[in-house]
Amino acid sequence: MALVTADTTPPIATREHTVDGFTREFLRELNFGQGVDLTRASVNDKYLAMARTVRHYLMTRWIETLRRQAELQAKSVAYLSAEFLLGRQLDNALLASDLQDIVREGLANLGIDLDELREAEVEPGLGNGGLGRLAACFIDSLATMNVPSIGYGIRYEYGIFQQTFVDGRQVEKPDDWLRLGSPWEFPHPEAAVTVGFGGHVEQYQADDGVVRRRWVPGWSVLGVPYNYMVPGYAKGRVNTLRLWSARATHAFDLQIFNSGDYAEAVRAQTFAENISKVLYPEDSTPQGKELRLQQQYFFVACSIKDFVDQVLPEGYDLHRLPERIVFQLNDTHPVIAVPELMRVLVDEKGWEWDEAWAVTKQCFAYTCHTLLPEALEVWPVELLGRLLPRHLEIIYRINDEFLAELRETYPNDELRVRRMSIIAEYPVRAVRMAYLATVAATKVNGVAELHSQLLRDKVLDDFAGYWPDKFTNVTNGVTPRRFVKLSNPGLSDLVTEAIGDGWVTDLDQLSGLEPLADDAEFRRRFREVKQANKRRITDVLAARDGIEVHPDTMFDVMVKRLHEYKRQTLKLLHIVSLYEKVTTGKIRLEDVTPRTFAFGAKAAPGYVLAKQIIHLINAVGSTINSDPALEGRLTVAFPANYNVTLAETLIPAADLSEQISLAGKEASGTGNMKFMLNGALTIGTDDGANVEIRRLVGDENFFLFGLTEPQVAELVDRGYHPSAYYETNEDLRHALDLIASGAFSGGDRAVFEPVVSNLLNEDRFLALADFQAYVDAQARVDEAYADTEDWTRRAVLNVARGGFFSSDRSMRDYIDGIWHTHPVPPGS
Ligand code: 8GP
Repeated sequence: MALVTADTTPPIATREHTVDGFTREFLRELNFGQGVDLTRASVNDKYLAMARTVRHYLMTRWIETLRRQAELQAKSVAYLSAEFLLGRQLDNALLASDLQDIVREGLANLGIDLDELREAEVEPGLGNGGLGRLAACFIDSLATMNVPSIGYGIRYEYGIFQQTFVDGRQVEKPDDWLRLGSPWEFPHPEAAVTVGFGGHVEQYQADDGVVRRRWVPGWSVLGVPYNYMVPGYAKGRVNTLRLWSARATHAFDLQIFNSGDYAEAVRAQTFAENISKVLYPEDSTPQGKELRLQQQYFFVACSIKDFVDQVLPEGYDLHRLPERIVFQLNDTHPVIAVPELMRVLVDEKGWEWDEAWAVTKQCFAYTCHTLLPEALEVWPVELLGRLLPRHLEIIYRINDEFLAELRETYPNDELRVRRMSIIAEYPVRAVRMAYLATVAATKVNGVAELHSQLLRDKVLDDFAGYWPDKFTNVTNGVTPRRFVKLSNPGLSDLVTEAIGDGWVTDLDQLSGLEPLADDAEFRRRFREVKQANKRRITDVLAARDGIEVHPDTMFDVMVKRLHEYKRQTLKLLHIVSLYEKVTTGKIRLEDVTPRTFAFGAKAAPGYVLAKQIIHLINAVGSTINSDPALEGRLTVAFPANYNVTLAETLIPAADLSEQISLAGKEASGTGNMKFMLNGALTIGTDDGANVEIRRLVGDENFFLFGLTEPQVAELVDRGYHPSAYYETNEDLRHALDLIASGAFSGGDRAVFEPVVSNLLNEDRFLALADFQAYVDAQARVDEAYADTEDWTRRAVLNVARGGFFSSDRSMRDYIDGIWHTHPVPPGS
């Protein structure tokens, strides 16, 4: 007779972790999932079948994680972000499931090359750059560290545009990343939620006799959740990323359809689906205004509803919401969540205002990612009131109460009160989302020490004066799993051989490499790894872009969005100056360090000057690259469509990392950290996280140059005249004159005139002021690079001292200082 036990936990199926087990599962997926046999299967069939097989292996941990969470109801982090720039999923899933060797062998037995299938994966580019990639690193760390968390965002049908070059000019193509199917997502149409827009607010008498207000939306859409696994490394939790896709509440109007007006019949559907159609390809300026606000409200409304109605157990007392959740606002994009939670509590749950505000205030924390004033979102009251009338009322009330509080503290300082108002009056009445976030959040953080200081001193100074304890810093970090372990297997193996593999989850252990910087044999092997990485990217660039580079040159790399403040032009002026000197015989070619100048950069499609700069880089590149005298000495490599996948091969090959933004403009940077951890030395300004990189690696291992933030402020106050630098600096003049002469544009002087005249007359980010300092620093780079052994020693020290820049450390800082959550391992 079967024993009846008290344990009612249903069993979870597990998979056999062997080559045979995997092979069986894979063939089953191929035959019964894809419906093809091996001989007829396309690469895509095999990729999809393999991806699904791999994900099966993570499923037990995922289910286990969800079950534990449901039992324990531990406090979670909901990371609200309009962007998650995930990169390819397969390698990470193989690493997390510890299947790498098994899969390679199993596929090889079937005559399939794993690498060919890896190449078939289209990366989900659901982010623009740093902010979106940071979100992806953070969720990786949270899972690895067993922290209960959920990422909430948008499942854009088209991610960041595909960049192509036509005659050197950027041309954007839509990123149809779902075209061949997406094996990593789990759609749940049955769990769709409804989100309202527009309409009006009305007053009514509730059952309890109280007069209340409620929103009557004019139209609504459905949000369909798509779940993605976020697998932690080495048996960690498998957390969830939930991205929302917009659907029409009614697919089409049958009557209109039957009458033959097909376009009109599906109008509502098209309109609704536009909300999650495309990621805004902007990196710093809000645009496409109305649709963008729709996107923001859409995903936060879905997410809050999901958390309250689905994730929390039925009947949960929302007064205790702060014990269960903290919503981390990734920049201002999700800040409309604040009035939304108030609306849910006051209008839907019938709470008193004060009661709701007391709870709401404990549920949010806000991260700011910028210092550029134009990047701080403001929504015109006219637009917000039209799209979200009830939210506007709620924002007004939050503001009224906030201003009343301020007037008590500062009775004779109406100017200050107005400065701090959530509502700006000029140039149009508008809601300042950063202020709303600051008022509502328990904590406000910047993303590097200098940035957090400047937030306190400049951008949000009145608020920091009022709430000094609210402001804090969490320096960004990057995941060592993706950006070292996976992207640089050569270095990973070398490091593991030297200090064991604990560094993968405890990056501070890299300090164990420090003594090896003085070990000649270790340095030799370290160089060998770098050289192999250079050969790897050389092959990739040849195959992917038809670009020829030479692996025995110095790889000098600048990869990031194209923006004036990041100053790609500064690097370009250095290249042009070098070229000018070599071609006019001022310096001998033999005296020039052979270099490959690599760029990777997308410009926002509407950012005209940035696109002209791209064109100029390409023009200079094609002139230099086609000069036979320079062959093997100077090369410019500008592969199109820089993305996470390319970063993963390019960064490990770099010798020199270019981090040359104008001091006080780059909030943090995260590329700078990836380069350091892969053994590149940095040439950089005193900006963002460069400050911390330099402190950790030591002055002697970092090529610092340029004005400091206070010097920039002073120069700008005095009146900055770029032409003065042109007139007094001969090298600079020759470089600019050469560009202006049409030397890079077939004699046509008009093509690059806007770039040159912008630099001469405006130069908002002081490239000309820092030119000489930059060139001098590059001379120090050349000198240092000439001493191969010493360069390698410094490169090793960069790796050894980079442990601080793990996103695991960032997460620890958020947990200790902001979230106050605790780890819950899946099987605990
Ligand atoms: C970036 C910052 O520019 C960069 O310094 C920082 O490292 C990164 O965020 C992560 O904190 N900001 C953005 O990417 C950004 O503002 N993107 C806009 C699309 C919102």
